[in-house]
Amino acid sequence: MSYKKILTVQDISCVGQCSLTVALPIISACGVETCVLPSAVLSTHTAGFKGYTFRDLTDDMPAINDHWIKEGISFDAIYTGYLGSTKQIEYVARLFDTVAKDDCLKIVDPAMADNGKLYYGFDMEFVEAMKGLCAKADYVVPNITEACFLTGIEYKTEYDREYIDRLLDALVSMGCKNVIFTGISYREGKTGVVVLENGEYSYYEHEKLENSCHGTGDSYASAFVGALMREKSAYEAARIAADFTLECIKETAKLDNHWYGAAFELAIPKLIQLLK
Ligand code: PXL
Repeated sequence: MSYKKILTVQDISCVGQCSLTVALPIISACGVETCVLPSAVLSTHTAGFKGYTFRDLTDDMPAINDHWIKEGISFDAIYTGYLGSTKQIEYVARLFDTVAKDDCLKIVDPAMADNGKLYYGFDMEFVEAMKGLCAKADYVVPNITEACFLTGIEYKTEYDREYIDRLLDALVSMGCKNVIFTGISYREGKTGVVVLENGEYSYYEHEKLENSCHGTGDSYASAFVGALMREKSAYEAARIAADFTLECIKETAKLDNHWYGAAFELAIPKLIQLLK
């Protein structure tokens, strides 16, 4: 197994079990060196807490990038999660162009929406910019809501294979190369992940749990990236990430009133087992 060094770009929500505080431990636990570029520092995430602080680090991004260029630093993969502005998307595109190794894998989680709605603070200008970044990625990891915003197709909670194929076709037409499409449920009590790789469709179905937690998109994408870096196929990595995320949700359900995030830490032993 070759040594891998990756870069992840997203915010630090100091409290809330999402973005960098999830990506860093999960990808590191996969045995992959995880370098970070924090795009902002928030006291908490924005979904449910009130009065959070927000320190925008957009203006620091070019100088950090320039320093890495001077030092000859480059990465085997670049993975982006929650980004705070269209300017940040521009700066990420520059990172793709300047600090990626030749065979660098670019993974974009267009973390901006769920349950039919954009997260607080996002608008259609941001969605437009995110479309451009998705077209530059090797893998995009959207949920259905994000795919709908990216493609302009109406959001549905009840759908069939034809609807999912329509979304996939539209994502591919937009320039997405490979799609890891999360939270796809074709029948009651089940959900799963669709993997579209080089135009080939595959589906991993698993049980649908009663409860859901905030931040599972980040645990999922981080485990996917970690497993991919451990030389698993995209389908294998998508399956490992799904089984890990299920375990995160099960562990969280055992806790009292743990509403703000997924207790992914309790599922890390399972992730390591899944990677073996
Ligand atoms: O990816 C989820 C996420 C990350 N970072 C911040 C968020 C959220 C979701 O609400 O608010 C700051």
